[in-house]
Amino acid sequence: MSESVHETNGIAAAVDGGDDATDHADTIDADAEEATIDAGSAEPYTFDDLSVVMGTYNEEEAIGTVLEDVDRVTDGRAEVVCVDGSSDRTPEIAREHGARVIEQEPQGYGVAVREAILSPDRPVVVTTDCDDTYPMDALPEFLAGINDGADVVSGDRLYHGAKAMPAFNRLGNHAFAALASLLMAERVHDTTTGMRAYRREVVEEIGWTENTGLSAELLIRPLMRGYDVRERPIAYAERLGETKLDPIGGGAAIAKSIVTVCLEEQLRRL
Ligand SMILES: Nc1nc2c(ncn2[C@@H]2O[C@H](COP(=O)(O)OP(=O)(O)OP(=O)(O)O)[C@@H](O)[C@H]2O)c(=O)[nH]1
Ligand SMILES: [Mg+2]
Repeated sequence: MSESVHETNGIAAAVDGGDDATDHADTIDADAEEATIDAGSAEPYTFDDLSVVMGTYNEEEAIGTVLEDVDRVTDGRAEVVCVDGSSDRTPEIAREHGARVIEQEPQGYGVAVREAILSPDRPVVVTTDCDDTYPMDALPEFLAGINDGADVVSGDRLYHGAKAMPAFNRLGNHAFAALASLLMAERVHDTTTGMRAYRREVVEEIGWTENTGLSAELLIRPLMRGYDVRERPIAYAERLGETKLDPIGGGAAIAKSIVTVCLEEQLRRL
């Protein structure tokens, strides 16, 4: 198993492919090379190519701040899509800030976020939570990672300690990363982060099955299929408003998703 290395100077280091001499290792190299060639020959993406998407469920305390941050950092050029199941003023506030709001009965995180990532048609999509925990100031670096050839840039909240995260959640997130790393034979550091950038082809080419565990699935399947997935340390702030996560039930669902998805992807390689 190879070590993955965090980036320290602006662009995240790749989560390295395994060093076992298998067909899959060849696939990783071929895909990575293709992505690099594509990135080198094409015009770099700008904020005009970016959709920032999120599930929103009764987030009226946070949504104004989150959308103002996106607007400020991207100079109003990123498209924002909210898949909303709220009964409070969240959708009105989102529309006032220029977001596209897709209404959906609340059915859980993954159902909302799957719709959110598949709805826009811009070539780069960034997911976030609508609770002011994720640093929208990092959007330029996420886009730079995609322009550097990454297919997925994943925000690692645990690198800097995630002091603002409840201790139980922090422990759980370390455990999820350890479990996924073991099952993939590849080191990852934060499997359940809500902030990632994806090249559109990646989210369109893979069939997504998980709900509470979608965030882990969105990291594991691309990684195990040889896409260029990079983790990048991010700051993590205390949540505004009420959590929608049930730590025990949600944690069990995430662990189950990690095991299921890793086994499915291992079988797919055979
Ligand atoms: N539309 C929709 N959005 C949802 C649903 N469940 C969660 N969300 C949104 O998905 C995002 C993630 O939910 P959070 O409550 O932040 O879950 P978490 O990040 O695991 O937990 P925290 O530590 O509280 O941040 C938030 O923006 C929620 O508003 C849902 O059923 N429908
Ligand atoms: Mg959250």
